[in-house]
Amino acid sequence: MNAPVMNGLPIQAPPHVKNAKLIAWVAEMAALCKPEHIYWCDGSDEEYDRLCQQLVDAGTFKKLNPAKRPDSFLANSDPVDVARVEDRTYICSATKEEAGPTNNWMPPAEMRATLQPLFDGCMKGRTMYVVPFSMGPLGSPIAHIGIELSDSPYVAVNMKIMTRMGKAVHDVLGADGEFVPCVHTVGAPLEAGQKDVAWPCNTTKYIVHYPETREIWSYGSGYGGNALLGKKCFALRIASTMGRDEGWLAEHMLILGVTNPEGKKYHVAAAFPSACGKTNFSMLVPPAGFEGWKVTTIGDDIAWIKPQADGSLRAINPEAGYFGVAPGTNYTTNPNCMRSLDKNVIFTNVALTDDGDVWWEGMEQDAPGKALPAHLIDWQGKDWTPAIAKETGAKAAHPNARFTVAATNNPALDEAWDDPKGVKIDAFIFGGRRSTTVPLVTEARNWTEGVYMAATMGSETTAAATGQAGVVRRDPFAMLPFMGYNMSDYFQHWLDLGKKLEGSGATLPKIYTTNWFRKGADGKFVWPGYGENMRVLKWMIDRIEGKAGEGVAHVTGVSPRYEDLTWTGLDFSAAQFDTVTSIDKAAWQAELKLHTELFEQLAHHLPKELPETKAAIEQRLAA
Ligand code: SAT
Ligand code: MN
Repeated sequence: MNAPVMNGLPIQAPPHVKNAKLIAWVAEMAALCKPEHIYWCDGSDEEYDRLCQQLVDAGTFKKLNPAKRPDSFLANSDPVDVARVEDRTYICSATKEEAGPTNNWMPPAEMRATLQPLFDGCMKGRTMYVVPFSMGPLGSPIAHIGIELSDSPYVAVNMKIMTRMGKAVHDVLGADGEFVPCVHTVGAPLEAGQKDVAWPCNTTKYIVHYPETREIWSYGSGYGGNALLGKKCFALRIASTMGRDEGWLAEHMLILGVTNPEGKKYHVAAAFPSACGKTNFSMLVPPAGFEGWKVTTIGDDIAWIKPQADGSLRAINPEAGYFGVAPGTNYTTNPNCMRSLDKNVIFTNVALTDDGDVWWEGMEQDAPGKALPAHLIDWQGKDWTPAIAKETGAKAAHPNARFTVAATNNPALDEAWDDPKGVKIDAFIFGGRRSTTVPLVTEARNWTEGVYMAATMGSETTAAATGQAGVVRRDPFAMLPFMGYNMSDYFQHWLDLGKKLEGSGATLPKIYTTNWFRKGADGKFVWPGYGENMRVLKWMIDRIEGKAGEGVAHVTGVSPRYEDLTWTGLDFSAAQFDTVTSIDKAAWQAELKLHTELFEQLAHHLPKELPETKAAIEQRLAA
């Protein structure tokens, strides 16, 4: 038998690795990338500790004060490598039409020719980590396996937290199982004797997907969604095309369980753009006045949803950890998250306190009237004081600073979060960040209207991606940066799924849109948000149970009247409610013009149901 070779030497796969295709592929990639060593991750705690220590020794990690934040680390990235790079992200399907007008595209052959010289020798002087991971509970019929080859130990330890990573994946994979091959390099080969930097990366970046062959190639970044390839690259871009081909959904959605005082439990999947509060909503603590209600987390970012024979939809969280935004997180906005961060956390780009703990803008101390820390080391390693911040506006933590933490740290973790069968979805929510126009909450009259509302969703941009923050862009289904194929075909896929479920006689999940972000004349948010979003969630459950009252029918659906929400424990006037729910005719006329623009952009394969729904909305608006 011919053993695969690398520079003439056989690849030494450990005995538990039996997949011939995998071993051959590792050999091929090693021959291309030319790492100094190959290391097969086993996913053990011992390995995690060892790699973290190695990162400390290399200066990438700082170990935090164990008395304050046990078993936790801080990494500061290169200041040019702090977020996803959407303009460097490509969907290389066979034709441009398949990628659609919302994606960067290059012919696969041309992209391969571009990447070949970049990957040739890209891992020189480094170790290539072979990271086996399962997206979803191991062996679940909804789960899929990936293997990431990366020259970043930071990636290896983050993947241990973010996925089911390790030896057991090889057992499920067996000798001939399928996996999604993911190759990642920071793009910083080390010449002999050259000293490494704390955060190696390259100014040239490519985040590349080949949907036909289900491959991912990532070059030049070590950060988040650019480098942890199980997340947006696999679980959304590649998985969305798998879902299109196989009849399921890969969505940018949190999944939560909500139990009412009668003990009846529902499951909601909710899509919001990056950095719009998905993690907060998934860990919501019901406010005073909601005794007996309970919210539990299944996932905070991604949902894989498969239709069942009985017409229901069952969802799993493909991830096993949270890569959440730190700034703004505190005991008021997300107490469960704060508790999750007590120990065993990797922080990236937050600030370091003088006693070896972490800090970020919006932590409890930043609340009005509370003292700011007197001195910090900011995310770029510079001194930070309140005076410096006042003078220069310098942020101690980068606005897209993140924490990586295991789901099992979450005190609100749902008991079914790891259930291979997934949970049954009762409602979908689509939520944008809009200062104006879009009401607090709207229920679609039917599936098609819900798809229309999701498809035309707009949102103000955030720090989660490079580029200008705060401009409204259309972000259909909160999937704009994560779609693996033509957006219009994806709308059709949703409409087809609705028809299929309806055909089986099942009750379809209700579809809602929300907007927590309307601002008043003073430029401040009117809706208190966070735990108070429970009031909106309760209305949805009441609607599902048929006991919420009629509400107000308007142009895009049905919203609650003031008296339809439960106000116990919150001082929120009818006038304030009107500010966050009112439909402004002129604003909606302008909004619909933007929908027209979107539909013009997406004209190729746009389902006719969408312009039809728009015409109905226009008629209602004119009436
Ligand atoms: O950088 S990530 O893609 O991991 C986070 C996000 O943008 O939601
Ligand atoms: Mn996200």
